[in-house]
Amino acid sequence: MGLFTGKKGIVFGIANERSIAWAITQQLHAEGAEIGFTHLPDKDPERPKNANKVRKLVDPLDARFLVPCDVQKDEDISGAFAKAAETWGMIDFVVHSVAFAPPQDLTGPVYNSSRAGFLTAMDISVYSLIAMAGRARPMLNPGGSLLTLTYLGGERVIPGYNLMGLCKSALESAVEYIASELGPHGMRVNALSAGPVRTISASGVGDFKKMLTLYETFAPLRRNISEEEVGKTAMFLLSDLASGITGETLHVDSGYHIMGGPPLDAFAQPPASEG
Ligand code: 0WD
Repeated sequence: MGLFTGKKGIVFGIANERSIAWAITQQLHAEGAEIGFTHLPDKDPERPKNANKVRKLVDPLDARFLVPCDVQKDEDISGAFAKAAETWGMIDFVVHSVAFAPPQDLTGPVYNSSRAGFLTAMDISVYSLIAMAGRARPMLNPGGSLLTLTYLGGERVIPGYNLMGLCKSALESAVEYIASELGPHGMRVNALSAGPVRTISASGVGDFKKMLTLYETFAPLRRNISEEEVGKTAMFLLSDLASGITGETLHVDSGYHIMGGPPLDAFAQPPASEG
């Protein structure tokens, strides 16, 4: 019997096999979860590239459903939860692994962000969690939980993270407020703050090789994290093992976030990725 045997939920945010949502899905599935998925709607229904990419991944996991969902559309979010209600009635978990900022606004400087870019980034990256929490509440079983993905750039300035840093600050604040509102109903919501994972989204926020070097040099564990580690911790936070944890931002980053300066041995030898 797995930790998620008999549990049901929705995963938002698989774009391809590198997506963090996919790493989380694999762990949930291994523990026996029944999962329904969404994909970004395709512009040309004749050539459903997004749908096909996600379907190829989730079909072998016995996906209970796969529906299009643009989180900028209320009716799409409602549609995904309606599909879950129709499939199961009640659910136990929701994974929110969605973020976006228009590239021209993401590259910074923050003070040059356009109003439209700011609103789009906040809408897709923050409001979407709020919208999902509202729809999940009436259909979450007691003990049910929500999880979102965040990054250290929401707590401190990470050069290059720019506008997305503002979004992650707001997202983490939303997690705290929603946790306080859902808590009395026995429901939880947490954020997982991941170290760098090479995905499509990550390619928009700077030089990945430099990030790797930084983590290998500065992080207490002297390495970056793996997608599998992110997936396992996400599964833990969503599971009953974490029944006493809510409103938390848990870092899966080899301890990078605790450092206030470089370790004394930082530049004694070249990091592994440069060796
Ligand atoms: O290093 C990283 N990759 C980190 C990512 C470190 C720490 C946190 N994160 C966060 C991201 O900010 C995001 O919140 O993890 C979450 C997932 O990101 P990911 O797995 O790195 O990125 P990706 O595989 O691109 O998935 C994000 C997906 C989109 O992918 P694309 O590449 O198509 O933009 O968010 C989805 C989409 O599938 N997405 C949307 N879904 C519904 N409606 C929308 C939308 N409007 N826009 C983007």
